[in-house]
Formats: sequence, structure tokens, C-alpha cells
Amino acid sequence: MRFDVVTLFAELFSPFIRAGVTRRAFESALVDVHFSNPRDFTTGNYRRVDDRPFGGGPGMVMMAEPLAKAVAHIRAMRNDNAPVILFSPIGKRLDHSAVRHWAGSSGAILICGRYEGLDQRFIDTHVDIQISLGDFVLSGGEIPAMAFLDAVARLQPGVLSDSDSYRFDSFNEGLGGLLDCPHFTRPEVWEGRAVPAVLMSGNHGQIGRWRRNQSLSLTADHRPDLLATAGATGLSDADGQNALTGKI
Ligand code: 9WO
Repeated sequence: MRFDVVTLFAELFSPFIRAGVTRRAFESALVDVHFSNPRDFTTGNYRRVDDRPFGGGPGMVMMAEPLAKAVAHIRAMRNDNAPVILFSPIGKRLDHSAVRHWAGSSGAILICGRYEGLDQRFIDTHVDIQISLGDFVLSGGEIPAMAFLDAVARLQPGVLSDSDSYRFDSFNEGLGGLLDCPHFTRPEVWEGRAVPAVLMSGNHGQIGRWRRNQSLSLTADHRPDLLATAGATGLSDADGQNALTGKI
């Protein structure tokens, strides 16, 4: 799959592309990421990509023309009809089912805005989908684009270990749509706090039940909305009782 990122700050992506378990996906071009700078599609001595807002007000607005030319250049390079995604707080909230969709797609053109925003005429004529990471405002779309690419890359075959791959199918589907259980590692006692004894017991049946019950009570306490979906997929009657009472 190929993602073309339109950004004024491609250098922000370099450490991200080179780090962690997703590095292989990016460097093997399993997830092929290309960058285009709207500044390369400007005319005039000042290579301007922004200008003052009509109607007045603070800040600057990204001009439509350099963005449109960047998209046209990308479209000429890749001969498909890749959708254009803009990262913006007014978009549809990104969730794991959307990530799965993009992970199985042939890619997209990702627009990272800067300044106060983009000329609305570019959005109206070139943007197919707006995606939000949540109800907050950043200074640019680059971090949302990296979050998106990270989520997509880790779902590619061979990126996660086999033992992690069971989480692939949906948001924690290996756990029946529930939140993950707490994790512990060495030392066995840290600052006077011991690891739950069951995890040291070697009894894998008990450990499995403990983890399942932890997942249920965590989900009931923190994300009761997830229980509705979990109920449709993987909750047993016994789980339902536990989830409702929040007890294990
Ligand atoms: C910012 C904004 C704020 C309120 C309502 C609508 C809005 N649209 C934008 C916007 O598109 N801004 C551009 C991208 C330019 C300024 C920096 N940008 C941005 C994207 N800030 N925050 C995001 C973002 C993207 C996805 N999820 C959360 C925040």
C-alpha cells in the first residue's frame, strides 16, 4: 500500500519512520510512505503557502493552489483513485475498525494542515474524508498522520509477533472487545508492591480466568460503552454477571 503525505514538515516523520516495530513495515515499503511539500508547488520568489484570511482575523490560512498542485502531482505519480484524507477535529473519530479498513486498503493521500487552517475551497474540491483523533486542537496535522500510519502499519502481516497477532481482528477482539488486563514484569516486589499472587502461581487456568475478570471489571469501570459491543461478540452469561457487578 502507498500513502502520500502532504506536509510542510516531512522531517517530523523521519524519527517515527525509523523507530520501533513498525520500522520494518515502512522500510520494506510494505507501507510505502512518500512526502510532498506544498512549498515545492508555489510560484514566485517567496514560495508562499499561506496568506491572510479574507474577512480579517488572526493567523494565516493555507492557500488552495499549492495543496491542489501537490495532490495533482501525487495523482499523476500513482495511477489509482486514492482517497484524500484531511486530519481535522471536525472529522469522523478514528477507531480500530476504521484502522482495519485502511490497513487493508491500497493507501491514501494524507493532508497535514498548518496555520489556522486550509482554504475551504481546497477542502470542498479535493478532500474526500476528514478524520479526527479527538476533541482537541493541535498546531498541525502531522501528529495525527503519524498516529494513523502507526496504527495501520502495526496491522501489516509480520509487524507484530505471532503472540501479539491475536489482537488483530478488532479492538481487543482476542479479549472479546474488552479492555486489556493489567500487566506486570520484574521485579516481583517493587517499592513494597507485590505482583498479584495468581500471576506467580504457574496455574494457567487460574491466570486466564483472573485476566478475563480483570478485563471485565476494568471495562465496566472505565468503558462501560464497550460492553454493549463485547456482549454481541464474546461475553458469556457468567461474564455478564461479573461485568454488571464489577466484581471478580
Ligand atoms: C482546526 C479546527 C479547529 C476547530 C474546528 C475545526 C478545525 N479544523 C481545523 C483544521 O483543519 N486545522 C488544520 C490542521 C490547520 C491547523 C492544524 N490542524 C489541526 C488538525 N489541528 N488539530 C488537528 C487535529 C486533527 C485530528 N484530530 C485532532 C486534531
